[in-house]
Amino acid sequence: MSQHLETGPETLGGDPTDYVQLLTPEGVRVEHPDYSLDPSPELLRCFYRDMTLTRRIDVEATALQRHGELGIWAQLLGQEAAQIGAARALAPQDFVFPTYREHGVAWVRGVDPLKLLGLFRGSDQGSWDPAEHNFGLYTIVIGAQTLHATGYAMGMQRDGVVGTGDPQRDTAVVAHFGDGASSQGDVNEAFVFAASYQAPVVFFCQNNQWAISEPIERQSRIPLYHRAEGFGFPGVRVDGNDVLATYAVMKQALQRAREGGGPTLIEAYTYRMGAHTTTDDPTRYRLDDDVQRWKLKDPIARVEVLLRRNGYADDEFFARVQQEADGLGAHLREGCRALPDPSPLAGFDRVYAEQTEELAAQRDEYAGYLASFEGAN
Ligand SMILES: Cc1ncc(C[n+]2csc(CCOP(=O)(O)OP(=O)(O)O)c2C)c(N)n1
Repeated sequence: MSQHLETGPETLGGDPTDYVQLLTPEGVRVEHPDYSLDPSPELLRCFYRDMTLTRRIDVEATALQRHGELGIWAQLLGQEAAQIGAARALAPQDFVFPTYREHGVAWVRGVDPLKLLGLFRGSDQGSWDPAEHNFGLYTIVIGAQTLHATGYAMGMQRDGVVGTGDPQRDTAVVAHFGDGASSQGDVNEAFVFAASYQAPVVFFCQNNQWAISEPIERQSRIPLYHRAEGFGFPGVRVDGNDVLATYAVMKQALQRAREGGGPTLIEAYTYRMGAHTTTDDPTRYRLDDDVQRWKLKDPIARVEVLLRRNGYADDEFFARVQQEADGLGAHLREGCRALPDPSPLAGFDRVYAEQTEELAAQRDEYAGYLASFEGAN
């Protein structure tokens, strides 16, 4: 604890506000020389709606876990702008490799949030089809998906869908990971391969300041985005609570990747407002003062101010989104409780794309064993 207090991010991580910002916490638009953006009122309303509904998914799931309906839940509270900005910048053909907290990205990619609940309830082992959404399965082994993403990106190069000049075809790949994962060997190996092959991958790190109870300043002596330079590709830090900035920075990095310009590391500087997961008690290792300070940087409130101040949205719009959120909440509460229990045999179906003889025999044996209990009472 004392080490954290003596050496905050301000000293070890560089100036935390040395980042790309286009919308201040007060809802004021600011310009950045490298990232000009002129978002339509429609896009701004879309950001607000996405973030509000994503937050509601998170709130409902947390409550459902507390009611014993989910085994565990990983909250995203506070990280909505980082995820929605990053996801709205994607082209349909881009492929995303998430970690376990990317509920906002899942939402934008069209994954039914009930499927997220199914995963955390244990009623489904995979839940959604990655090919249907161009959105991979959640990865618990931190950092592993950066290697999967890099390998996939190298595959895109070999498939000839990078740098063709056709915007409908050129493809980029995104790897989401956290500040804690940046210490993993996998992530550093992914950086090496991505740089060597100029792979079309964007490494999107949500630096939410904590790897469970481990503060970022114990993981890195320099700002994380500076690490990219040592691997030979650009790194940029963005205000992760600013959906406009995240969107603009991500758009540029994705474009660069699709055109064959190679990887980029984006460090979205944000804060995990909730616990690491519902099994964690953050009051044991962090100060409430910090949480209160970050509350003032809320990602949704600043977009609401911008919308209202410019007359881009009225009370009716906000009431409508609220109503939609309430409907989504009810859908999740009812839907979660109604999720069917999984078949004990389902695990056998997901091991290989095509069933092997040996596994089929094991499945049959197990089915027979289960059947032996039928009518036992
Ligand atoms: C390879 C591996 N080591 C350890 C863990 C245990 N673990 C789960 S989450 C976590 C911290 C991850 O922190 P970060 O990468 O910052 O992501 P965040 O959870 O904050 O989004 C750790 C160490 C794990 N899942 N995988």
